Amino acid sequence: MIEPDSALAHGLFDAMAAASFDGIGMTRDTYGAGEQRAHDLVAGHAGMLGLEVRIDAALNLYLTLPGKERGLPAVLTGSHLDTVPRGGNYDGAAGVIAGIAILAAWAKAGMTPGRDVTVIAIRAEESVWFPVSYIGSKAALGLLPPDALDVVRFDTQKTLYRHIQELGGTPELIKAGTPGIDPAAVYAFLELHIEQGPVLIDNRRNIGIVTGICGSLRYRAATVTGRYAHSGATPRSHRRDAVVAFAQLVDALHRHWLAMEAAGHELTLTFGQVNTDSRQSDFSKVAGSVGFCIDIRSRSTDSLQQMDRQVQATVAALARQHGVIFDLGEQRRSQPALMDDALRRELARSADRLGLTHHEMPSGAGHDAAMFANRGIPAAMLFIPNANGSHNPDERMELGDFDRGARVLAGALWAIANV
Ligand code: HGY
Ligand code: MN
Ligand code: MN
Repeated sequence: MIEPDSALAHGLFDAMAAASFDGIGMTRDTYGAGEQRAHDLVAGHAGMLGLEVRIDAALNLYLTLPGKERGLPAVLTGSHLDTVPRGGNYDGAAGVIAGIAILAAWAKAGMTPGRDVTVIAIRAEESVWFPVSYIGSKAALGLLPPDALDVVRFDTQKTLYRHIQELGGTPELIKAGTPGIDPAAVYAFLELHIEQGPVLIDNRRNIGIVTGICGSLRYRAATVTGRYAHSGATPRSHRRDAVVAFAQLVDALHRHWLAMEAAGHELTLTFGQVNTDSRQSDFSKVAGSVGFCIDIRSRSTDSLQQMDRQVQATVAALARQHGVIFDLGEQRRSQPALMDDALRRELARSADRLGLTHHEMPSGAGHDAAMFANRGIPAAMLFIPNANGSHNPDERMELGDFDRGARVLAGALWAIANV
């Protein structure tokens, strides 16, 4: 097996970092200048490698090494290039760069797979900029609801439609549901991604083979409204304290999470953003309002729904108890997804051939592979070790781990492309 071009890959990681560093971490803002620089970087290299380069209406980037039988459905690999604000350099980018390093080595060696192999650099996987999950892969697969184009980015207050248009995309085609790639023309999708938790490092494993990807149930813009009052003159019985009500919501749901886990459920519950109103709150005031979000993740739809029922019941009880009003706002969901058994076995065989250890595990983080799987396309993911978690500037993937993961991916891609 020809080794992926690791020198090219390592150079691309450095170039990505140089193009994205914001003084604290990496920011490749979705449908913004940061993500665009990353796409330009990748497209530029692909052109030099003699790969076919295509961009779809949503500006997803497709880099293809032609196969012997061009009429056969293609094997896809790739991931996203955007990041959360002040994130790490490897979340998403590792999957795109691995694909490029593999195709570059095959092209250089004059290797022609049985069918087309395409690296896809997917737009807008992070749902922190626009409050919609998986925009790029949904658009590629013709799954993006038309009204999603009307949501605004939290910092620019410009619509997704306008952001795509300003970068040269054609949002009207997306609105019409035109897929960036015909799902029937995709044989399989494989995604290499850094693990964003501690499991591979804790278990000293080279590779994670993902069994399933969690779905989510989210309230992104929830509020609890009480009444501002004097912090000294207002007796407890007269308070409508939004902070206390919120704190008791967190405590009650956290206890319920523990109880659900004890009963065998697998889920996570996160309150990632909490804020009092900086214009009105003060140290000498009882807080009259709190804004917050709730992110519930699980591979089981039943677990998601069970925790959501507890959210609703707890909110109702605390509203009565404290005389406050909870408004959870819009509920947004993403479906869980199962990875394809045959592709998982192919990844395990590829790791075994290389003498690498591997570990079957679920993904608590969301990934574009879930969209391909839920569109009926066989999909699989491999994780590589990464220290210090993710969605933070301290994300730390070792290049040796990346190289090992790229070799496993290359072996599986070659096998699948030549069945
Ligand atoms: O939020 C997620 O799980 C993914 O990183 N977008
Ligand atoms: Mn990611
Ligand atoms: Mn991410």
